[in-house]
Amino acid sequence: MVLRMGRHRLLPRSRSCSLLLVAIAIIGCGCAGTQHLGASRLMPALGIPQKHGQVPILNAKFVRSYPHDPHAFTQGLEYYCGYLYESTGLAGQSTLRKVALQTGQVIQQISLPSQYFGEGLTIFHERIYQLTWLSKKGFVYDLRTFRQIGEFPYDTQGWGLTHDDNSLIMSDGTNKIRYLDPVSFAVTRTIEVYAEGQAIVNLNELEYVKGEILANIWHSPRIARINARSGQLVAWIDLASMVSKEQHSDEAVLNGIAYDPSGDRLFVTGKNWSRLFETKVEAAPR
Ligand SMILES: [Ca+2]
Repeated sequence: MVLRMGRHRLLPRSRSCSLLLVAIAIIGCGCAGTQHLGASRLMPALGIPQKHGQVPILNAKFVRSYPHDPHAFTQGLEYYCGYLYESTGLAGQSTLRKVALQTGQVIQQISLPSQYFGEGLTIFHERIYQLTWLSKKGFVYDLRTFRQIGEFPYDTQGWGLTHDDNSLIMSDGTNKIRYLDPVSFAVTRTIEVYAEGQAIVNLNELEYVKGEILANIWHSPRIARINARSGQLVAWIDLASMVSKEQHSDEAVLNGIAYDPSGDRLFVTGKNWSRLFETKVEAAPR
């Protein structure tokens, strides 16, 4: 608990578009609900690599970078139809924002009430879902207007959030990942993440990509590739080279994963980082 409570304390954290979305859905280049369809150049070796006695560590290669607001204490990140959506934390400073990828410019934003600490975020069926850290309450927003249209309770801390075709998928800082019904918010399934018999804790920001869950490990330069059905750790993704460029304080850790299904692009950033990186992960050994 001491560790958890110290987690963030060192830093103060149209219609025309609807028609476009329909067109995109028809031609299959993917907004919500299609992100795990189609072939992948990003992670060509899905499945569980077998390498006796050790989990593969995959290099994440630099492709390009984009500006990122260094004042954003990033807690949730998702790419949707050409834009990034970001949840930022810290009491009194938490926001929900829509960001232009190329420029990093915030083009739409709301602030959370000061008692809430923003955490994970995901977009499901034209709604934005946002967690809060210790308040055991999540918020639901209209995607276009950011108007709050609902809220939901949960019994754990709120850390990361993503989704598959049917469920919201949530982390709480332990090695557990919970699947939530997106209507009732009931927990429908829980997986636990282990590697070689050891629990992998501090699972933080999440991204579901083609049957796997990618998870930041808090205060680590690594992302875990997790089998979304079994919880088995498939591989580690090493982002040390990018972390070393951008982590300028203890709490400015890697924390933000977003996937563009139409371009098969993976983006990563961190808390108070000035850059957001597009990266390409090397194939896992077979
Ligand atoms: Ca994400």
